Amino acid sequence: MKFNLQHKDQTTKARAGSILTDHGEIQTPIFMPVGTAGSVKAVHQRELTYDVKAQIILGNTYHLYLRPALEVLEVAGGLHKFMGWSGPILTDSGGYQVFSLADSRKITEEGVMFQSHIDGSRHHFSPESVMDIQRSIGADIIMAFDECTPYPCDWSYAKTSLELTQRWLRRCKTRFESTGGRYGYQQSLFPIVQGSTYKDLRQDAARFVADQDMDGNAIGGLSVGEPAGLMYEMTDLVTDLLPEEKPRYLMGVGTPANILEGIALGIDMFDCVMPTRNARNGMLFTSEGIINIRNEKWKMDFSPIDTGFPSHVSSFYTRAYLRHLTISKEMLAAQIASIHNLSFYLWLVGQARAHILQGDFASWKNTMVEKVSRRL
Ligand code: PRF
Repeated sequence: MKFNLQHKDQTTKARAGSILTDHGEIQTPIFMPVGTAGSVKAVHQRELTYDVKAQIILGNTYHLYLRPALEVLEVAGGLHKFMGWSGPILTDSGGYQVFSLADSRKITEEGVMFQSHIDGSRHHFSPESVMDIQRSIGADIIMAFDECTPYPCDWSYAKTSLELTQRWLRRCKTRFESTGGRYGYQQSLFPIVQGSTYKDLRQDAARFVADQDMDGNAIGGLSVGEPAGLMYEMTDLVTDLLPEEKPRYLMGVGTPANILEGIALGIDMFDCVMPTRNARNGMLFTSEGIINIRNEKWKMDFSPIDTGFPSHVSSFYTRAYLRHLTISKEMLAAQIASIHNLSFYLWLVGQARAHILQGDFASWKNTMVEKVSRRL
């Protein structure tokens, strides 16, 4: 993997760049649609490419390991071939999903014991097994095994947890470096900065991660319920310490406004379930603000969903029609809303990139944050 830093903004820490993987190039800053179990929910692969214009998608180790399971993915020749997505893929390590989804998990030095949320069966993840699993899944970018601390979290727990995450990172790196990609292309391992909301821990974590000298770096443990101001403060602190010449990924973030602020703080990559999950609940992110499409207010509104950016579904279908589909629980509602929200997110990061290159990112960002946060 190669990261090319093309341009740095003059007044913020925003950057425009590109990541070259064996499955193609990613223009940064970028948003990665979440395809947890081998599918971006309600959006098929051709729409991901041509409507959403996704450049990289995310998969989850936890889900894919449980179902369809590795024997299927290995015979298929990896996740790209299994799902028919030939672009870049990133997989999260399971270090977050085990803590948020699995039942009765028990964490030790060795790793985590947990019960499947699907059938209650018992499993164990370790830094080594999670590297092996991500070799079998075959994503272009794979993540280190970490513990994401909850919020709030007292300092001493956060410190103990961070130290475990750091020992796990060493083990991930050793296993990663003693193995290779199974399918003939390169994979990159990104370490994750933890440290809860404590400046001293975050700084220690960022220096430790930077010292590993991997292809890119991630920031975890944020957007877990803390005030947005704290998330920005921690992000700001950490991006000052992470190497400039490597991509930075802020995990699980966030709203359109969170993403724009993250870009201003020097983040290059984002993922979040929000555009797809909220779409299925009738929440639409538009270039003019946020819409709850179930609202009576849209019953007779025959204007398009959003004409503020080029997107077929957003300008073809009306708000009244999408409201009807949503209230009637038609499957097409989830499809249209998901494609719309993802198209908007990808358009937004594309605009951010264009304004960074053009030199007016700061003023554009401030106007846009205000616009996209409005409730219509
Ligand atoms: N760690 C991992 N995945 C994550 C997170 C984390 O801290 C977060 C936190 N927002 C989202 N996804 N491995």
